[in-house]
Amino acid sequence: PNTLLTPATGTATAPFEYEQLENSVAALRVSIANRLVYAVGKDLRSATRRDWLFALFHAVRDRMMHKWRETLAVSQDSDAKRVYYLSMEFLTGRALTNALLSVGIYDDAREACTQLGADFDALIDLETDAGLGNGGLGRLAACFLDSMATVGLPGMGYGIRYDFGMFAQKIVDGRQVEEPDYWMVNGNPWEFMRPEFSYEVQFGGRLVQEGDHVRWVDTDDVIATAYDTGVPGHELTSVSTLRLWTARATSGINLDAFNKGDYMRAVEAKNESENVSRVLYPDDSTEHGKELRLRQEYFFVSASLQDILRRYLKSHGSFEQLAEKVAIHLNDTHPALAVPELMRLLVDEYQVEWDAAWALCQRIFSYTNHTLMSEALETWPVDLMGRLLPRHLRIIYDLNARFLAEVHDRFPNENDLLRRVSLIDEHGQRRVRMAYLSVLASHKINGVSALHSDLMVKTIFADFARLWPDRFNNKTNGITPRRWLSQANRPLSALIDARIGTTWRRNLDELKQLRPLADDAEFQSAFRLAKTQNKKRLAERIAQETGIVVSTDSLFDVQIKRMHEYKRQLLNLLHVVTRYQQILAHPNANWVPRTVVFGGKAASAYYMAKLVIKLINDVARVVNHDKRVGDKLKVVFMPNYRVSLAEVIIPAADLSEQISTAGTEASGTGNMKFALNGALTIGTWDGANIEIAENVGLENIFIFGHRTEQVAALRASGYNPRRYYDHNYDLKTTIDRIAEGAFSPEEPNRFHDITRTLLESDYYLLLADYADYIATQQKVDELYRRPNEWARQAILNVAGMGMFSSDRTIREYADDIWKVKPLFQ
Ligand code: B1H
Repeated sequence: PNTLLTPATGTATAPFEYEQLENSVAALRVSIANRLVYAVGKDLRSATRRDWLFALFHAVRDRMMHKWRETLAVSQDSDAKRVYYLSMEFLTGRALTNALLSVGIYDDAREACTQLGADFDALIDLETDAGLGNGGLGRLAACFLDSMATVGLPGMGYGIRYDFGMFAQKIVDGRQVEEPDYWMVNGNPWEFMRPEFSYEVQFGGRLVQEGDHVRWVDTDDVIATAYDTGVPGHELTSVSTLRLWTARATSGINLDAFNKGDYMRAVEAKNESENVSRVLYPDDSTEHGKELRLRQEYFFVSASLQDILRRYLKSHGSFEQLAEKVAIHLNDTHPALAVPELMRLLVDEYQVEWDAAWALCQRIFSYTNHTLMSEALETWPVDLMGRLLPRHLRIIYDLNARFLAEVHDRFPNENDLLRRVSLIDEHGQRRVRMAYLSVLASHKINGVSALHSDLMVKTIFADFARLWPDRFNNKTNGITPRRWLSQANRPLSALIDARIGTTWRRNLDELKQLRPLADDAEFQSAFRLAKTQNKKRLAERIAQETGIVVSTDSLFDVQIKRMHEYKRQLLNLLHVVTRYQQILAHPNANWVPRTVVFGGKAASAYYMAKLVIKLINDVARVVNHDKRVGDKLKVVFMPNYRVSLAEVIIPAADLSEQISTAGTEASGTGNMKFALNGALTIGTWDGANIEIAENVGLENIFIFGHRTEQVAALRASGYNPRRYYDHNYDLKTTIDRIAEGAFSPEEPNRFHDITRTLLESDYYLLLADYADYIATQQKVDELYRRPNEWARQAILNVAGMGMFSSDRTIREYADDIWKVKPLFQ
């Protein structure tokens, strides 16, 4: 045992005294200078820009510490129920501006930096994004932590401290090239290592049966060590904790190898065990079934559960009250091994009776499903799980046997039902169905938008909804208005503050007070001015990163999200190519100038998504250099889309592209960010688009395309994309131009796989939605020609977005699912 980590015995009776951290420019100036000397170890003559940045980090972090410690102390002393949010991803992005705003020292810190001779904006821009997530699912977890802290809910997030986050995307010759994101190279000033919270996580080995007791022995172990980051709520209501685990080799050296004198090999083997927290899998919404991924899932789940039980046992003598004190949420199925792990810990390590342990599990766990797409539904080969986690596989089998017996009792004549709901998929290679395991263990299962939750019980969980209808519910996603409006869009925030005050940040419903201002000419022009300022900022960024010069008078038409066939970036591009053809055919028509902006990463092995990136860049090259087009059309692919870039792009958008095939995008959250920032949406009747439409008014959104039932009907009737191609001249020419190599003259066949797929299968029905999409884009142009009417509708969008605050979402989870009450106001 490491004696360094045992509790220190101090004799202090009074609270620690600490330097007065006053929030004035002068006090901040002193703090920053002090931190530069005492925390960073530099002085004015030797400080690099990184050193100044870290001094600023420390100055603001110090001002969060007391509230953070207080949050933890109050949760502990009150013995309140806590929620633990288990997630493989937390896409938090940058933390500095958010912290400065939460503490309330943003303007003062800027002034203090200026007085010290540092360029504040340049410093802010030096911070590396924490990109520990793929997309919406990971960003949702980050928004939830922000809302938990703001609403004052006791709880924390648990995840993995990946050395490498989401890869950095370079565009070379129009193609995506991935580069490792070693985001902590310069250190991570926000985290605190907590080596006293370290746990052994076992892998492999074998089971020994001793009476009715099972021992798991001969395992390869790895140590999980905690690193904590504070997440400050608005105005520092409270500070929640994000605890991320890093893998460390066990200290005992491998004796076998060592005895043979192979010291170097023994140490190398230890290094390898640390790979488990090395890298985030960059496969959004797909499932790859790699062994290392399964190890990652178990690694963080086991450490988190050991930590949760340790904390509970500090103040309780038995597990009787566990479900009154602990709620554990599964962010999709990635942490589903928490179910057999809690059973293992209770039954094997703490000798709780099986039935009692299972009853606790079912009261403690809840689960969010984030996608219906079959390729994302996690299943693990029984062979692999049996090799890596033999005890967990055994527990899953035992749970399954009891469950199937129960189903058989209730529906004795439905043999096919047993096969369908079994935790084990017996087709071909036997596999564990992680979603079913999560449903079985959870008292509540939710989808992430009204449509998605409805489809969920009609499709993938239909049998389970029949067994337990009351378990299923909806929790429509939300976003934090602090980052996504207050921080990202200072011009619009300032305007809103001036008209309705500042408390919308905590109570987003107050935005509805903007409704009467939608018709106010003066407000409209101030609103447009704010948009123009944001467009200027983006135009500069586009020029910097791509060399493309765009006009802020043009309509900024934006689609930023992961590259995925179901999200249909290609449909957007078909519109771009069609528009290009028509500009060439009618150069003197009264065109509304457009800048079409794309951004997004493709999973590294996703061939089609990568080819679409290349096509976008090839089209951009041709269009942007065509003198006949000029400002009428520009196409931009912004490289390396990430949280900090979203904060620049979204406030500048006029039009938000949310064009997934109906029934495929579970919710979307980018859609909410755009509408909140005064963009109009062009979108399908899908995910949260539907609820946005209902809240901002159907007359203030551009909805097009087939709806979910029509998509199903079209597919059922034998969908034939050629029919649309043959009957629509513009569509035909557009596809033909791409197929002929008009955008890739040096390799005319380059996009053959794209055009062939479109014409031969077109699973996501781009061709079926094309005509309506083009017609709707014309309506967009018509509205943009009437700037006041456009502004009016955009203002009504902002005013209608109150319900999409993640504070609302998190309160619903707390009330309906977790039964956890706020401790701070
Ligand atoms: C969402 C994922 C996802 N759904 C597997 N599913 C992953 C699945 O690395 N993996 O294995 C990663 C991510 N992500 C998204 O969740 C939905 O597509 C969005 O529609 C939704 O808004 C978001 C948050 O609920």
